[in-house]
Amino acid sequence: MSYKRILTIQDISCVGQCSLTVALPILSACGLETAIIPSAVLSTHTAGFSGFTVRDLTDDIPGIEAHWQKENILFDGIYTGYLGSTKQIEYVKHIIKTLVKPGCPSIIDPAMADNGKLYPAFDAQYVEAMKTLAFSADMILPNITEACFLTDMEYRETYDHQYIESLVAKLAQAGSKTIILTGVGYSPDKTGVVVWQNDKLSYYEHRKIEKGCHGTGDVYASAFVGALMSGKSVFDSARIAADYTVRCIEFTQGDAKHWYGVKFEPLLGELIKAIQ
Ligand code: PXL
Repeated sequence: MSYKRILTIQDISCVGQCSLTVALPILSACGLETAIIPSAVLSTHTAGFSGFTVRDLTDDIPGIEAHWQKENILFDGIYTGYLGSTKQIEYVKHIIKTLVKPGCPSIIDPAMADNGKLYPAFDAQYVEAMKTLAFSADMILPNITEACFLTDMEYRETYDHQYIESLVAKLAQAGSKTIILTGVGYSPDKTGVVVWQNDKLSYYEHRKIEKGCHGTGDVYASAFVGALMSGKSVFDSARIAADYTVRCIEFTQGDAKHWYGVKFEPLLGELIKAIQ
């Protein structure tokens, strides 16, 4: 098996099982050397904790990039998640050009919204900047809310196949090459992932667990990237990541104290088996 090095850029939420504290272990478990640029350091994530501390690391990024360029450090892929500012989005676009080997994938999780709303740190200007990053990337992994913000389409709680197809069509028209749209369910007890690649739409449906857990978007995106970089197809990676995320939610549900994330660590063995 070839040994690959990936760069992931997202925040460190010191407690809360999201972003880098999820991406690093999952990507490592998938056998990838993982380099990081922390976009910010927070004491916890912002969804449910109050009084968290934030240190923005935007101004450190150009120096890290320049050092790596001097050292001829290049990556076999880049995956970004929660970013700290619109300026960081510009830096990420530059890093994709300078530090990623030609032909290697840029994978963007626009990590900025859920359930019809932007996360507290973001505004319309951030959305506009994210459009420029998302639509120039090789692959994007939005949920329905993020896809709506990226396309200026109305967000709906209930929808049909036509609504989802027009959402995907708008993303594609705007420049998306490969789209993995998460959280798409057409019946109350099911959810799934829509994959759009090479002008073809496919759908992987799976069981929906009522308990919505924080951090599952990061678990999903990291497992997807881990599977993809291990040589799985886009559809198989989307399926493997969905199965793993469902297992993590199942394993966590019932523990009211664990409201802030999912217990993904004890199930890493299942992910490793799935990608072998
Ligand atoms: O999981 C997305 C995420 C990542 N990082 C921080 C967040 C969130 C979601 O709220 O607050 C800091």
